[in-house]
Amino acid sequence: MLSLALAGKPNAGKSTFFAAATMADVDVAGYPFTTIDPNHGVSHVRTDCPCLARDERCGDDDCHDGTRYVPIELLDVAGLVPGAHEGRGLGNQFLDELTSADVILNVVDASGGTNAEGEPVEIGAHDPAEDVDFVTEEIERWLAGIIARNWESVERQSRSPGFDIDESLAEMLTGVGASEAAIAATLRELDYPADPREWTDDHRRELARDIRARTKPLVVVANKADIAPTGNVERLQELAETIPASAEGELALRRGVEGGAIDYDPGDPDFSVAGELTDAQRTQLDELRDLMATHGGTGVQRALDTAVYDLLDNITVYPVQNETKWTDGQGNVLPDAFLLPSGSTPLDLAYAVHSDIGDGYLHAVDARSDRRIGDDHELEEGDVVKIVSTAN
Ligand SMILES: Nc1nc2c(ncn2[C@@H]2O[C@H](COP(=O)(O)OP(=O)(O)OP(=O)(O)O)[C@@H](O)[C@H]2O)c(=O)[nH]1
Ligand SMILES: [Mg+2]
Repeated sequence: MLSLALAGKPNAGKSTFFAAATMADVDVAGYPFTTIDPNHGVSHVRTDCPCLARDERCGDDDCHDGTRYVPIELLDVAGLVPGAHEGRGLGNQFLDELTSADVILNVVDASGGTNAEGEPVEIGAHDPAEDVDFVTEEIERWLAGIIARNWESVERQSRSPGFDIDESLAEMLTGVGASEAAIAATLRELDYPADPREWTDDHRRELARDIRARTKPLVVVANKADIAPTGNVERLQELAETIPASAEGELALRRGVEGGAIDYDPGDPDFSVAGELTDAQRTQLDELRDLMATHGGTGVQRALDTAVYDLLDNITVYPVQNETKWTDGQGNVLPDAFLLPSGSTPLDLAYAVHSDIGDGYLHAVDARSDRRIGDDHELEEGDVVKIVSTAN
């Protein structure tokens, strides 16, 4: 499953975001380092379900009247402070958890109500723009640390006949979650000595920087937008790709839905009240409605969607066994949704479904047009595909 990680300084709202996005019960508190052990959960990205093209909605748990929620893994780690690579705060060893992450949500406290260490200060007293770059820097340093720790082994390998530096680096970088394609691109891009003994710290830093940029892209979440002074969100947006958000607002809505008081699908630009509310709740929700009107929603769903569909450039594809009814063998309509990098082919989809289906791949049928599609055909968002394989 595609994996997204929340990172950022302590007290920025990572666990609140995680709780809202997964509805898991996690510790949230207004002081730094509330989270120590990482939280793993399942969240979803939102897209249009292909059933919208048919007379009936598919009725799947993950399809709310044509709005489809596709599962992803979400990870919430401890807060990171500047200088973590030198052991400040909780250090950065816990970033080993990020090895499996495909993309990182850099949660920033846009209200300026916490300092660089995550300690509470008066709202607006800290400039959140200072909290953007250090996360990238610490992730680079963490990768550089892994490379440095593995260097002795690379040097040892270089003494055996047939040693190839590229093979050795590729093996090491696979260990930090880099794909073959990313590693190949990095090795093509950089100039470095073929003999590992001639490498300097600068070479290793450069390698870490390049592989970070390719394998751990970041999107900034300007959290606590509900209490941020005017201008803060906009300034963050000028610095980097930034999604304004109120994790607390999203959490309130999802809890309201759970309790039957609110009608809302995650990512909707608005909500409606379906049950009894106290005056205090009503006031809180009125404020939230204004914020959602300004930003087109609470921002939590949009942050997840931006990471997967924009940064990672993924598409959603739906394999089916019956190309007419769009069902699996048990008659379930559009039972599965797969996230694949854009440019993926029917054969890539076959392998994503199962390696046996991939190995036995014969051809594929586009279920929307009922036509056979070529092996090098690039799939598109919302494609419904029947894979014909010797394995099914
Ligand atoms: N106003 C407002 N407060 C928020 C929002 N998100 C989180 N908070 C508050 O910010 C504080 C910190 O939230 P957490 O989710 O524990 O922060 P964290 O980033 O996980 O912190 P660490 O685990 O210590 O790194 C809590 O008091 C939350 O209620 C938000 O969107 N708006
Ligand atoms: Mg936390």
